[in-house]
Amino acid sequence: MSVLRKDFLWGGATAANQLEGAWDVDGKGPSVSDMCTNGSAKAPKWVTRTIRPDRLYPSHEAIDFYHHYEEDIALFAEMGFKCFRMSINWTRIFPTGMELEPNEKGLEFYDKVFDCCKAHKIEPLVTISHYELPYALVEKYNGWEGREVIDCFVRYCKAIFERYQDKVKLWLTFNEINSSTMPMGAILNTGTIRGFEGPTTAVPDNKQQRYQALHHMFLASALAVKYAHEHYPQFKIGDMNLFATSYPLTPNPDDVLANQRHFNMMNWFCSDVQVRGAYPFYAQRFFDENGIVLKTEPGDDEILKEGRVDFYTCSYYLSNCISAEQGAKSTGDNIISGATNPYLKSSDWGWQIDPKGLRWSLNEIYARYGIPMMVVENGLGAYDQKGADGMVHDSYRIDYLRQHIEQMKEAVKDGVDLMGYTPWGCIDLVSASTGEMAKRYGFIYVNKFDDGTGDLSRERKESFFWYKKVIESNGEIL
Ligand code: BGP
Repeated sequence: MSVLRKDFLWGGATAANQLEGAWDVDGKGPSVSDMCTNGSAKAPKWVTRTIRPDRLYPSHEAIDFYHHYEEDIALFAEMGFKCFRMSINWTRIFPTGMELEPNEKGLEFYDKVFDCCKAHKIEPLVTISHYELPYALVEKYNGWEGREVIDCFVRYCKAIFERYQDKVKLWLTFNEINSSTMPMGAILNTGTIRGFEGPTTAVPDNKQQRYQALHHMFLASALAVKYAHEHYPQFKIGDMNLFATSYPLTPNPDDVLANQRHFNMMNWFCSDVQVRGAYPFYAQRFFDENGIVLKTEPGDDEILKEGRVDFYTCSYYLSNCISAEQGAKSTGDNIISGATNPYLKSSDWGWQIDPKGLRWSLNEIYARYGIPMMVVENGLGAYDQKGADGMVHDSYRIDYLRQHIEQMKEAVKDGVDLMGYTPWGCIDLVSASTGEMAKRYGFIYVNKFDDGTGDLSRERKESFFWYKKVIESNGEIL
């Protein structure tokens, strides 16, 4: 008997801007990610205000899922996927975000993708907005800082809900909404970068704008959930958080308190709003101490209360430590950094690998919310090399995933209600933080390289065959 439920949603996760390519095809407009150049582990990617002919923009072709989706979904089916987490490119449906009518060609593309999933008995789990805000909304409203963007988003949701009501049941409103609490979130999520051009690491840290924008995202998410509940009772809609577990660096109470403060804002703040339907008690002090004054309107509190999500989801890659002292040795990745944990090893990008942290986190989350949960991203970004036989033997990736699945099963034994698991980048795609192809996560290798070359052919890695067995045995054979 398997530890996991019979209908456990095994699968993989992707995002439109990181795999589709065809960035200006069939009426699609530019999103923020289309204005981002490539970077690397050492040099940050840039965001530019116009497309510069001397720079490479990895989302423009990505791995060209737009023209390879049938082949790719067939490969997912070969591994036995029950679920495919993907996102809809907002700018395929509303090229500037401001049109009143959706772009039919864009809608048709996702019809084909969902039909293909159905033919392979794969359930789509659709992120409505995954790091791909229409760039026109940045120029016009400074992204989500403008309250007007709520209407644009709700119009987008209504269009896709209506069109795909018989094809999609599982939805997530915003990918890693809590990245908005970090400076990098201005590019990834809030789009509060009007007029900015430069390396993504140099984006000004304007908390007032980001938290105002986040307030609007909370409202937009809640309105979408409320509308879906009223019109499409068959839908289940979740939130999605970047869960970056952190521990106090030492048992010094100062570190413990510093970690608690950090943890609240990093990991709980957004889900407290989206799952519980109100700002948490600790928010006001944070706002006061950071000079943040939210502009709200009468009725906002009711909207948040009425638009609570049905299930909780998160990504989980790493953990780090928090110290009250300045200058504790830091693990250096682009999105989250913290002090180094001497008990853990790091990936080539400095992400500290912590499978037991996943068990701990799932227990904490379930204790707090008590609603069904899903791990919708997890995985190891690595430099893959082909062996003498031409295949990528990614035993390091298998080890990483095996250890995390083991801990996920422990969490289920602990009593956590876990719906499924969709590891990130089930097929190699463009990295969100660095814009690289070299940071690969996939079970499927894609012949596409950082300089833009490659014939885009797909090849099974060793982990492909391993994951197939995992799914076949419902997680019993690891
Ligand atoms: C999450 C994002 C994904 C993704 C993943 C891996 O933050 O939701 O879009 O890319 O992390 O990160 P990266 O691509 O930077 O390695």
